[in-house]
Amino acid sequence: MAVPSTARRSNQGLDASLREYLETNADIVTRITKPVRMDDIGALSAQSDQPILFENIPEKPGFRLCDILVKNRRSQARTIGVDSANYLKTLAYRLRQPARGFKNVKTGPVKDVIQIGADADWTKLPIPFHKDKDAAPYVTAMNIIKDPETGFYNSCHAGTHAVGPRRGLVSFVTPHSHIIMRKYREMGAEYMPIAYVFGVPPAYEIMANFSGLHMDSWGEMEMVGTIMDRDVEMVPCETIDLTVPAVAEIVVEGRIKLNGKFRVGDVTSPSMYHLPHYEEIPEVEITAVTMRADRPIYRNHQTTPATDHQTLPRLCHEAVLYNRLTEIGLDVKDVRFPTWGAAVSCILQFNYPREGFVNDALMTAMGAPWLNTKLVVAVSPDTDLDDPADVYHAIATRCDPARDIIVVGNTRGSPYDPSAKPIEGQHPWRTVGKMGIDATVKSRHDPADFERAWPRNWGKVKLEDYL
Ligand SMILES: [Mn+2]
Repeated sequence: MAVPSTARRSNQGLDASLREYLETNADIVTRITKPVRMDDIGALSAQSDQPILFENIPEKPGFRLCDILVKNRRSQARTIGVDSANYLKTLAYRLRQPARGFKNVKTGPVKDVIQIGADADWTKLPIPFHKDKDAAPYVTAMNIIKDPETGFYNSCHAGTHAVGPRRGLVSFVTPHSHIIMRKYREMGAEYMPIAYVFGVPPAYEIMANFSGLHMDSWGEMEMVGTIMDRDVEMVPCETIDLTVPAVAEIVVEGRIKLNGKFRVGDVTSPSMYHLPHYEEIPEVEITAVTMRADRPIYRNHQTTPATDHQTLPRLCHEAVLYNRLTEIGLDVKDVRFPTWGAAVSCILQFNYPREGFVNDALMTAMGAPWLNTKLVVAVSPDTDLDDPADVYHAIATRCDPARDIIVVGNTRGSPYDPSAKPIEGQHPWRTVGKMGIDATVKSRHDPADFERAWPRNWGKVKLEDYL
């Protein structure tokens, strides 16, 4: 187990910047040097299981674009500098440590190029359309806003339609963003500063997606150094009262108008539907763009189908559930929101000492704070979570539907789940039932009944070696 991060002050291990990170992890990065048109970036990215870097975009010379940084466990583990087997317990442990905060510096590479006012046109960035129905290019970057009471830096990924050179329509979906906007309004402010941050090591983005009780102790940004176990350097913005990561590839500064809402259509949900069909959202005015001079890397998060959009917002959820399940006394091997679970399904993998534990584990996950645990499946350590077929096999053979399934009706549903019932007058909220499936090896049976039959030398000989 790692030494507490606060006891170690020197920078060690993890790369400070995204470009160094991609270099260090070149063995898992797919570099595309052939020309790729903007319209094809989403469809190509979503076919990749590992980080992908587009180096040649004819419409946007001078820019590179990367995506799919955290789609699977192997790449997720790299983000905090451990192996896959230690990834979840390390993240869960570091999230329980105190916030490390920032190291404030005067300048950094993100200030190589500074464009202010009329010079700042964010439509010059390689911002893709994500699906056919999109009416404008769609920004999915991490953003930073400041709680005006505590000064803490709250972060999320508020998808923003880039509708003009200096105008966007921002979809804040996290409750903390709304609480903070309300605080600015109550102070009499007309605007709230916001910074969009493109191209930082992926651990920043994992932390930015944290969702839990934290607003009275720290903001997500103050915890980035804690989960990376290294200092994080921040530089002042040019036009707003915020600091941003000095090593970022691109930063867009802006201010959210606190009154006035605009209707936009068809969100791209992590459940891979066009839901909700519309939302009423505020506008942002872009005030500056700063970036690196040498081929800045635009970080895209393609929103559909199976991409970082299912995993990234739920990696901290997994770590929080790991902590809670461990508190029950379970030997937790893994917790996973797989891309193929449409962000409404979670798999728990553990050993349990005796009867009773599985249902408590299922109820713990089903009652989680987030709207992502409609379908929870418990499996044993011999089920391969990287293989949907193996999980399906466990459900088919290790679950007696009459006694191993829990169904609860009328719980909070996901706005992204078309099976959930819309609540009259409360768009986009819905209600839905939840289901817990015990697909573990059953303690009530002879354990030998559950031993899988495999061919001789299974996993040792590879067909590809004989082709
Ligand atoms: Mn928050």
